[in-house]
Amino acid sequence: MMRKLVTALAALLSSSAIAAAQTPFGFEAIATLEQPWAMAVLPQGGFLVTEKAGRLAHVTASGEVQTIAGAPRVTDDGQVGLHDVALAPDFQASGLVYLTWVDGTDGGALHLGRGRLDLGALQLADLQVIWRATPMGGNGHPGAMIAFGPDGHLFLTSGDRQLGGPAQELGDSRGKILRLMADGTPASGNPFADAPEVWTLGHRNPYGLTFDGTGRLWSHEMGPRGGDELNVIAAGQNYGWPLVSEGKKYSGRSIPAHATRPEFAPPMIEWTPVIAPAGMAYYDGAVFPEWRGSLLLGGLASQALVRVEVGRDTAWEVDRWDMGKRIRDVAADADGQIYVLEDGSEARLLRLTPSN
Ligand SMILES: [Ca+2]
Repeated sequence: MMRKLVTALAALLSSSAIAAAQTPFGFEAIATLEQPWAMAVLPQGGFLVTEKAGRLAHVTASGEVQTIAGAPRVTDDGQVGLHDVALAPDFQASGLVYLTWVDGTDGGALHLGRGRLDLGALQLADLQVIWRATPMGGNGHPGAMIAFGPDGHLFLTSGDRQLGGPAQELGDSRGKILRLMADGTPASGNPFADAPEVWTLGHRNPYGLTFDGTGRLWSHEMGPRGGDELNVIAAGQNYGWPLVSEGKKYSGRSIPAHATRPEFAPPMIEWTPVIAPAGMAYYDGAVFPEWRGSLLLGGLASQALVRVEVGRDTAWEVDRWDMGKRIRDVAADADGQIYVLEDGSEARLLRLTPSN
C-alpha cells in the first residue's frame, strides 16, 4: 500500500513536462551510421552497432566503421529490422554476441540469436536462432531489448507487435519480458508454470531494459497517445497493457488509468506528453560523478537525453537535455564514458565530454 502511495505521488510530481535544457556537457562525434538501432561497447575499445536495415557494424575506437559478415537476414520494414546487440557476460572468453531481429520470411516473428565474434576476420560466426516469438507475426512494436542479469540470465523484451491483446495472454510471448538461460531456453524458477519463459506481462513496446547497481531491473515502454512508462520489473507482475494506461488510444478514446486496477503494477514515472524513450543505461561511472546512480534514457520525439534518479521505491526525472536530434540508444563503458547514438539517416555516435 505504502509503495503504491509513494509511486502515485512520484508519478504526480513527475507527470508535469520538464522543459528541455541546454546540455551541461559537450560531445564529440565518433562515427556516422545509417538508421542505427543499438550499440554495445567492446571491452577492448570500440563498439558493435546494429543498423535497422540489417548491417552489424564494428566501429573502431578511432571511428572507422567496418561491416561484420554473418549478420542475420532481416526484414527492414517500418519499425522492424535488426534491433539489439548485446555481449555475453563471458564475452572476453567466449566471444559470444546476441542479436535480435524480425524476419518477415520466417513468420515475421521477433528472433533472438547468438554467434561468435571474430573481429580479426570481421565475422560473426555460427549465428544460430536460439529463441523465436510464438505465435509468430505482428506489425511494429518489436521490443527486442536484451539485458543480462547479475546471475547471468538473459532478459528480453518482446513487444506487443501493435496487437495489444496478446500482452495479457500468458501463452503468447508477445507483450512480455522473458527470463531465459544464455542458450535461449526458459530459465528455471520463472513465476508462471504454464508459461515457462515469461517473467512479466502486460507490456506494450519496451525499448529500454537495464539493471541498476542494486540488481533491480528497469524497463521503459512507449505509451499510445501519452503514457510513456518507466517500470521496475519484478517477477510475475502484470503491467496492465492494453487494459490500463496513462495515455489514450490513437483514436482519442480513453483507456482506464492504472489506479483503476490495483492488481496491475503502476509505472514509477509516466510521461504525458511523451518523451518516446529508446535505449537506457544505468550510470555509475567516474567521468560524470554527479550522475552516479542514475538511469540515462534516449528520447526520440523529445530529441533529448533524459536523466532519472532512482530511490528505493521511487524514480523521478531530474534532467532533460536538448540533443537537437532523436536519440536511439545510450551506453556507458567501464571507465565511465557515456555514448549516445542518434536515430535516423546519417546518425552520429557521440561521446559526451564534461564541460569543465
Ligand atoms: Ca503499464
